[in-house]
Amino acid sequence: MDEQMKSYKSGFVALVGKPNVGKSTLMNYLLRQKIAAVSPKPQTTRKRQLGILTTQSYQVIFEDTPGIHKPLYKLGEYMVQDALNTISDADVVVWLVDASQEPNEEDLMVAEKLNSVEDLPPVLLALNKADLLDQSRDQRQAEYADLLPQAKPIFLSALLGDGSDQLLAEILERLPEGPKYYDEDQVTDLYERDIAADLIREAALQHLREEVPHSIAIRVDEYKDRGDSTAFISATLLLNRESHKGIVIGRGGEMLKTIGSTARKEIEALTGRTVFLELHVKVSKNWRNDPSVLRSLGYTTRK
Ligand SMILES: Nc1nc2c(ncn2[C@@H]2O[C@H](COP(=O)(O)OP(=O)(O)OP(=O)(O)O)[C@@H](O)[C@H]2O)c(=O)[nH]1
Ligand SMILES: [Mg+2]
Repeated sequence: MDEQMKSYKSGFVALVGKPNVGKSTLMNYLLRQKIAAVSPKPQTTRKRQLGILTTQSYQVIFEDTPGIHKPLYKLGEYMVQDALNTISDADVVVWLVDASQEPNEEDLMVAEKLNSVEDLPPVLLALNKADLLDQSRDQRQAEYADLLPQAKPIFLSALLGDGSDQLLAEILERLPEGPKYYDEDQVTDLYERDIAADLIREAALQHLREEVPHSIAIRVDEYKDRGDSTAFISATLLLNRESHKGIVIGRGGEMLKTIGSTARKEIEALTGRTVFLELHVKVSKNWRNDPSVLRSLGYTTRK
């Protein structure tokens, strides 16, 4: 059939679920490009981020969201609200779960939230991390499907890409006809400096342990292009507590150097430029509960 004769499809697809189930990994895989920070630790994503997939026949706008959890801080409240806000306005909702584990309290909470949405859009139940599942698929599927019977179940490995074609096909089946909302060369709604901040935070999550990396915020103070092939970035790691300073800087500055070098490589891979990255450390006590600091970092609740 002539391409022009086919109707163009487009719409918003919310990727939601509890923390650490692979939402950002899935979005990066579907776009075949790393735009979202990923880590083995929960609560990596802090803000909704779009991933825009454009072809001749469709434009799928994925919305990667923070993991839905019981918040301990204002930051967490913001994150959960940001995730919940995407659900009712989406054309399709993809609820990701970790299929290698049975449903826990957090999954029940997500299911409850979904069930309480008026006019809930069609939901696909993405049973992710299928590569780690060591028992019968049927039983695991039934445990999750029970929580939201109208959701269509699909097994998936976002890490390996298995099942992603089927997922995309199921999404397209449910997507309405619509325009190209975004230019075809736009892949996300974040600017390079926001993504750079997330990649620095991802590096901190990778190298630091326990509570410390979760209580860090990144502020990019300078992002300057030097010609077409080089960029200079200066960023500050805001810490929650004085006692974290030594841990983040490390002996002889080793830790900060390690974080910087991991982040620099990721930013270079993303931008294709040589990057000079300068990191500073500052204590901003209790910033996770400070509305003004949260606002200055771009965390505001739109209700
Ligand atoms: N084995 C396996 N690991 C996966 C799969 N998908 C994601 N992961 C891993 O799970 C961890 C969490 O992945 P993320 O993509 O950061 O998870 P998320 O749902 O975005 O997490 P939050 O942003 O914290 O809500 C990372 O270590 C990923 O490599 C998968 O299909 N199989
Ligand atoms: Mg994420």
